[in-house]
Amino acid sequence: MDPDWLPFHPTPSAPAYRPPPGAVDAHCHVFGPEARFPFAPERKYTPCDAGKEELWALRDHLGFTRNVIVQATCHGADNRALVDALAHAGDRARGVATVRRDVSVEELERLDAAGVRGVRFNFVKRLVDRLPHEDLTEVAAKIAPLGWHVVIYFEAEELPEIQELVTALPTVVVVDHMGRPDVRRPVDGEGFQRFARLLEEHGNFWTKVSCPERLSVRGPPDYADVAPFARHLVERFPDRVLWGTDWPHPNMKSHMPDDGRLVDFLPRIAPTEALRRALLVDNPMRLYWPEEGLSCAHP
Ligand code: 0GY
Repeated sequence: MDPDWLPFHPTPSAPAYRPPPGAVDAHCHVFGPEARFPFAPERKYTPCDAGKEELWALRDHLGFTRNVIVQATCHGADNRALVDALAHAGDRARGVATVRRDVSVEELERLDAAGVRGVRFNFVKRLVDRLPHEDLTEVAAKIAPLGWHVVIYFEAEELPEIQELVTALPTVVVVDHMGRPDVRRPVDGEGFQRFARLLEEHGNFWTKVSCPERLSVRGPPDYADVAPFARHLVERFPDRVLWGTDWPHPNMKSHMPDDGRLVDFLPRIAPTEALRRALLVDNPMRLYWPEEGLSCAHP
């Protein structure tokens, strides 16, 4: 791993807040293990190994039931570690893959059978060689018939540049980490409200109210400067928000969060039981396990 790499917390605390039954950690990754699933040659970082067994142990320790595993850039478009984790999770995990522009329909169908339900596009310049503008439109057209969605990761200042492109997409679009706001600015300021308007005006846009540890300037343990941003989105768009740990926390440089404390952040951003149920169970189930909702409605 990189010399300055911070490995995930070895002994996260037990959260004081217990998630509702069936809760989904809707943003986490697996790294390797490298000996079995080598990292991509074009990667921008080399992490520690963080395999599926450790992820399942964390899931159980934190009181979650399911995971959505998002392909990390260190594995490029080689989804083997992701597919392996999905195969071992039974029905308790779904995936978001990275694919190349020329991906075949057969490959997409194979990933679908493995449990993949979306494709991620990364506009964070430090993480990729080239930004995926053209790929996005072409791949979105290929995945739309499968009912998949697009996940996009960008930093707040990139939004004006990509807004036209992403709002033309035919699928659900999930924005990682609240569009990475600058939390030194006010919640009702232009920057963050531009992002909120994106959700207001486009009913196919969702967001993950995740990563206080990455966005915070004030830092742990409470990430108090991030909470109002997340709470604003949870209260305003209760049906289109997701939450995840972001374990094993790639590229954290300031500190490594205690995942138990991240779970304790939840009641502060979703202050009622109904909001927490939507955030942690109903929304991710609708997006990633829609068939379960159908089987409940039609027993
Ligand atoms: C995240 C954040 C980061 C990295 C990746 O795929 C990745 O490499 O997602 C980051 O460095 O900001 O969403 O987990």
